[in-house]
Amino acid sequence: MAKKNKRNSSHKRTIDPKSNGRGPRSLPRACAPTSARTYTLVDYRLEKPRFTVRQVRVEEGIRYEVEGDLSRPVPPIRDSQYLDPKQSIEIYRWMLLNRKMETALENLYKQGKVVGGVYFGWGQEACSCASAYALKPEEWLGPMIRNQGSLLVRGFSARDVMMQYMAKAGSPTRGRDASSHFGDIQERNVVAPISTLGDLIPVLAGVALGARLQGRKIAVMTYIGDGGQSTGVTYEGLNFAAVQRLGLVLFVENNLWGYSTPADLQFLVKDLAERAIAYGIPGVIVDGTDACQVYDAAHEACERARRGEGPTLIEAKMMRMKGHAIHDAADYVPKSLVEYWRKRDPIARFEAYLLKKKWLTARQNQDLIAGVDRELEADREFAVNSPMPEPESAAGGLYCNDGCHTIRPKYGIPKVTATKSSALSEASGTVHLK
Ligand SMILES: Cc1ncc(C[n+]2csc(CCOP(=O)(O)OP(=O)(O)O)c2C)c(N)n1
Ligand SMILES: [Mg+2]
Repeated sequence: MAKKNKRNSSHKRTIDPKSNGRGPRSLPRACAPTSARTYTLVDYRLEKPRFTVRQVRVEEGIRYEVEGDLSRPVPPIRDSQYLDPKQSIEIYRWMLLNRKMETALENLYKQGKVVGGVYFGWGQEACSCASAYALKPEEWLGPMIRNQGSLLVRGFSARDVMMQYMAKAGSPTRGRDASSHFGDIQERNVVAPISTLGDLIPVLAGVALGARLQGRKIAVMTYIGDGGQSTGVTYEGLNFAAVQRLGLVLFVENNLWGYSTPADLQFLVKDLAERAIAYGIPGVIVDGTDACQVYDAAHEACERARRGEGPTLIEAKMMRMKGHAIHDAADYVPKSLVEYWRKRDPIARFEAYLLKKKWLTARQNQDLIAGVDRELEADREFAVNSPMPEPESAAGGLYCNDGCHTIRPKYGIPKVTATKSSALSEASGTVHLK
């Protein structure tokens, strides 16, 4: 990736293993400096925030305080190397729909129409939408709960998401699950989110392996948070993908919080992209509030996946701008930090960028926003007025009846090329898949 991307050569970060990135660390004597190696990460950011969150004990318990510089000016959006104006506007529209859909969901919750909670990807719309936008329709995505924007990009409508939250009979899971826990493995190639953090990674690695066995050169993408990336299954899944050179693109969404735990209390590396070094795969850092950076990194990682070169870990830095879910007022987040990231709102900045570039006139922008509002209002209206499931239907679909879940292989039997040295016959390939 680094070779291809000449323009970014000045944005590489070299990691010296003698340092943990947060200051010098002493090494055992046996590690003479001559045995030290250096590693390189690609860093797309135009701004590198310099602050940490630390825990302080106060009478009432604990409080978090920010240490560092929060006064820096907002950086510009970085020009994409790949997106044209039309594509950029499309991504902007998805981001807008993502934000406005979640605002509508918040209101529906307050009206008592939502069953369960509401999860938000507020402040993370660029990461969800621009990443999913880099996939081709025949490729695969495994979103997490904050990636409702990715669901929209993959072809679900705001109506689907709203119906799901209201547990309506016509929702994707017919009222059987809440929030964005649904997928579509037939048409849209979306694996449903898995609550157990990290479990999507081996599942998507498996999808990539399946594609490989079928001779398909595709990319698959999934996400994990700054908290979830510490799980064992994250390591196992990504390590497997790395060793097998599977076409997995993993976005590590570093939104600075895992529930009420700040990222600074969850890991010691400076950048989570550094973890890529331990897997032997490329690590990339992007400003997760800049749609162009997210897209460019995702596109390059997808291209690498399609070439069969293996996975890429992309750390997207941003901030979770609401609580964990709607029940969480997030009072533990220092106000100054919220203010810092509010100025870096991904949608407002991308909008200003598109207007400044003259890719979008003020009038076109107004029309685009009005179009999003109209679409959402129609979807909201439909979802609110659609029926709840019949009570007796609750007993259906729980256990398999004869033929109710006949699962047919989507792509049929893989083609296996017989070589003289290879013992793998078509029959053994088939058995392998079973
Ligand atoms: C293996 C596992 N442990 C704990 C949980 C409970 N849990 C759900 S979300 C969450 C916080 C996740 O934080 P992060 O990974 O940073 O994602 P974010 O919510 O910030 O997007 C936790 C601990 C879980 N779902 N799975
Ligand atoms: Mg997090």
